[in-house]
Amino acid sequence: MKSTLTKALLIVALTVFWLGESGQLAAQTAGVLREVYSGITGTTVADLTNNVNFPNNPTSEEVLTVFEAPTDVAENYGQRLTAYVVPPTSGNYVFWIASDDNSTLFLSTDDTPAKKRVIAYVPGWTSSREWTKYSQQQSSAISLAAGQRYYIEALMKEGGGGDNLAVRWQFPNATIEEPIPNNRLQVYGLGPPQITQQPTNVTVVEGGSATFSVQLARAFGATYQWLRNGFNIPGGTNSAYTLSPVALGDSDAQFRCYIVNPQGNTNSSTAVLTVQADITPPSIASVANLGGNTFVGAGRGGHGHQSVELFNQQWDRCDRRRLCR
Ligand SMILES: [Ca+2]
Ligand SMILES: [Ca+2]
Repeated sequence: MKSTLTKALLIVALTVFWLGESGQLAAQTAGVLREVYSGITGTTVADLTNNVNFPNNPTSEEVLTVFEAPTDVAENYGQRLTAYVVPPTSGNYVFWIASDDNSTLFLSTDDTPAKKRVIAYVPGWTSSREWTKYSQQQSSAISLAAGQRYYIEALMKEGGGGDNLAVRWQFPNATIEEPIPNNRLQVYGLGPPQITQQPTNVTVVEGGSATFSVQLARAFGATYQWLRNGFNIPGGTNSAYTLSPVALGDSDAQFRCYIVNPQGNTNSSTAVLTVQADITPPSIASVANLGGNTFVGAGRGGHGHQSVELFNQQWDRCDRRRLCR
């Protein structure tokens, strides 16, 4: 009896474990995250890492299926490829990196970037998948455990001419996979949207424009929907939303953004719009006589469309009193 109960509990425990595992696996994406940073000159990796846009503002992001970036695609850019690499067996592995121009390959001793260290690099440039041009392209033998996730990262900087980047590895039994294929890789760094800059309250004079914006730690795969007072704004589907021209009736409206990516969703904080009445009177900046009693004037001062209306009213009065007697 006791043994039957133990067996039943074990089955329940295993089922929960299995469901938990499969749920986790379903949330993972195979491949390599590629972040590209455009418009940076130079051929050294430092030219990339010293750039103001590195690492949080890549020009573009995509998930690659294998550990190889597209070849001969642009000039003056840098890129970062990150992933978890999962060894199928325990033992000593050797890695190589090939690139045009310079590159650096990091491997962590666990699944965090905190413990990454340089294991290989390209001091000049190589042809695509040219693995043995420089001795520095090859790592020493590194002991890895089967089924463990290790954080791996490649940085590359292209100046001009050809450009490529790939990583291969060799198993303990001397088998080489080049580049490291999809089934050994999981995308690192994907998760629910993480807001790094919340929308802020805006105060604007009527007739002006109000912009609310959010910024994400990683914009990859994210879609946006702005809401006004809890209702979706048609077309408000970018990281920033602009209302223009604003009217007095827009005052106190509340704006927030709902953000979704394949890993989850989040709401931004709510920002409030305050609209101030346009009380600055316009002044006459210039008057021109188009012949006869026809005058045109240009106003200066005031704000937005209302100043033009005020000007026209003032001009009408002025016109009737003094010009059209
Ligand atoms: Ca190029
Ligand atoms: Ca090059």
